[in-house]
Amino acid sequence: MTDLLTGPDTLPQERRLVTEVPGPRSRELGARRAATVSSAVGSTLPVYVERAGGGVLVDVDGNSFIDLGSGIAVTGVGNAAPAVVAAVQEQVAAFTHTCFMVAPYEGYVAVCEELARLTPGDHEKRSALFNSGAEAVENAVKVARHATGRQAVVVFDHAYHGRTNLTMALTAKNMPYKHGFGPFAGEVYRVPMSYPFRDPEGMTGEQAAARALALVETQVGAGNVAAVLIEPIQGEGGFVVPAPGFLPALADWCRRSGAVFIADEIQTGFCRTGDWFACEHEQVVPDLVTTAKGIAGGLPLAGLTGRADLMDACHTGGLGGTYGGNPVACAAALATIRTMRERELAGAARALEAAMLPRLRGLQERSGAVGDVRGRGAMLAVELVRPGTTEPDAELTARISKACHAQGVVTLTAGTFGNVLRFLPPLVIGQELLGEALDVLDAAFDEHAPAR
Ligand code: PLZ
Repeated sequence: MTDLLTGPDTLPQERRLVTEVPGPRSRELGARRAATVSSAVGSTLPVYVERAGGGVLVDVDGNSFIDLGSGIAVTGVGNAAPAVVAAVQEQVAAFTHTCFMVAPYEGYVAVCEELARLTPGDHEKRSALFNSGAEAVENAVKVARHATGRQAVVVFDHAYHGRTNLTMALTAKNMPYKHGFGPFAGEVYRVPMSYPFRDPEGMTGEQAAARALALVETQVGAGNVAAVLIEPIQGEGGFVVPAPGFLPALADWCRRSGAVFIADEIQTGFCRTGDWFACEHEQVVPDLVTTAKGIAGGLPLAGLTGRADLMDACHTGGLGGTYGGNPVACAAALATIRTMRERELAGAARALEAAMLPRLRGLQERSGAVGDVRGRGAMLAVELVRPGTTEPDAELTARISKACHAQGVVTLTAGTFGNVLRFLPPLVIGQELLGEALDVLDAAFDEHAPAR
């Protein structure tokens, strides 16, 4: 299956280290970068990529890394997926840009048709397209405020929604996202998330929702709430999976209160969690859904999809932007969605979960540093703590992640406390390659983490 997906002339799907990491050419590029790229922009890996395909990244020194990050949950269909490459090449040769607001084209409409079909709920829907996740979230808030005539937006502890001014306000974590970048947008209210590993033992999703909503009712007032915005599984915040019942209770409350329930599916969407969207797991139907990342196989595209009455509430011309729904990005999205459907990549995500979870639980049995193993589909994580406590161990997390990089495996960290190792493999990764990456992870734990 991987061969078909990555094409005949693709890169060998293997881990291969031919120099130290970073190698000499990457070090050279690192020096050029230091002299010209703002040091405010960071990179996880010390190597520079020359090619990528399927589940590997190949650097300028010829080292081949197994990718367990997918460029932060983007290349679900694999890097440089053949169908995406072909669709992009065809579109880029036909026309690159007209601006949908000036001279529209079919690709944009076709992506919105797919979004209407694929997002939860069979109600009448409309969509608008943008360039980045943050932009989609900003527009969700614009629509919710305009449609309700209310201002307050409720968000959660550990939330991540972007780096623009409004989305910084919506994002929970100060460092590195917000520190020194204020003042932030107003009318944003943060309430506790359902975080089973850190909540009082036995707290149900309904109880966690009641805890959050009591604060909303007393401190904000139900009638002032334009929207409740939540990631159905939190991404940057540490792959926090709320207790069952939490999301449905929030959605019910919104329905009763006339607030808009917005699901930020930017990281969880497009088969990542084993369904097209994570909300489907509990049959939650959001009023608005934001999408990006996995939607277009690596090209920048984002969507806002939702109830037609909300999406059509603003005046014509109220939403837009120069590049939103760029034709090349739309062509990539259509090829991505087709590939996901044809290759049943939601099922592939579930198979990855089945393969990975026992391995991660094995780590937990061997090391007291693994406090929690969680996630869904191909969005899994381990939370590292000081053995016997819930005290976060960010230092160990960084050490293990770096050890994996040095051995040719791309791992990412996450979490408010920086103590979560997260895994987001491309959904097309071969089982053997995945197994090898997990062997490297095992070895990193054996070397660095305290045994039980
Ligand atoms: N909402 C749920 O995960 C992006 C951010 C990486 P943009 N997550 C990766 C970083 O450090 O900048 C994200 C997300 C959720 C919104 C966004 C924002 O999407 O495309 O990065 O703007």
